[in-house]
Amino acid sequence: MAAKGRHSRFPSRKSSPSTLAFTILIMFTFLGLILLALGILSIPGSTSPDSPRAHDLSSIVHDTVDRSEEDDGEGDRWVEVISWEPRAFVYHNFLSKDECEYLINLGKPHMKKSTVVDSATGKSTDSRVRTSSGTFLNRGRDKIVQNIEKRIADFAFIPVEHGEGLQILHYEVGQKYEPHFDYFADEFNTKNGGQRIATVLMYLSDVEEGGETVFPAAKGNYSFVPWWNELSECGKGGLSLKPKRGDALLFWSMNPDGTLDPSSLHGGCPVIKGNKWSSTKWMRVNEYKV
Ligand SMILES: O=C(O)CCC(=O)C(=O)O
Repeated sequence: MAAKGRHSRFPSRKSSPSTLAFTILIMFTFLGLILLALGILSIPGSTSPDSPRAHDLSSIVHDTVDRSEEDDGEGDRWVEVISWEPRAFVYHNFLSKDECEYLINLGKPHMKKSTVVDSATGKSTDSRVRTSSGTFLNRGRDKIVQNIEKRIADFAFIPVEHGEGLQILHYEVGQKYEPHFDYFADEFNTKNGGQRIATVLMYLSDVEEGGETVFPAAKGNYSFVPWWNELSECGKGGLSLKPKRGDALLFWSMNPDGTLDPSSLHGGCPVIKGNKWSSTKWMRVNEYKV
């Protein structure tokens, strides 16, 4: 009997280098499709129908942030992007009702007619463009103020030491702050701390009508904001935010490349009904010595 050869019944096929390369390509394509389907990979430049485009205010993003350990059950704390030019964000329920009342009561006995900075001299002067009254609180003056200042620093990613003291502001019916920039045009005011880079404006009260913070130079179709029908005539002159007790508005006066951002022009619309209490924290590029 003839011995059986060791050959397989199937003819042996030696893969050519091109077949091997093709097989590897197919495998990687398949793997890529799986990762895309799982959302682990994305195609550069592609946007999902849900992702916001710059200037598209019709798709306001709701980014929930971690609830802090200080959560007092007074409403969810979450951050909303309201504009990319200027870069502006609202932190809902940033302050508790008690903190708002605390700041108002600290400021109330010391309110004086607000002033503006004269860009020629760098000195504070009385002006018809700003008719509110206000007062400054020393930075870190007590534990509650320190907590708030720390929260502002965490929100803006700017150290507490770069902040000026909190300003408490009060607007009565008819009072306003005409559109202006927070950055300085003079050298005198930038000696300590450099330029103002960003502002956090906290609303300490609701306002029945008017009193919106308006950005008249904001880019995008600002009439798309969901609260458009609640705005005053002044508020409809730009991207506007209605004051809501406890909410904080963060906006940047400087671009990421360090240039000044003219789209940060902003003002406080006249109060039509009610009272507006707010508190402003201006933050500098460098440490602000107090
Ligand atoms: O009261 C507002 O809404 C605006 C206040 C403001 O512009 C400021 O404090 O710089």
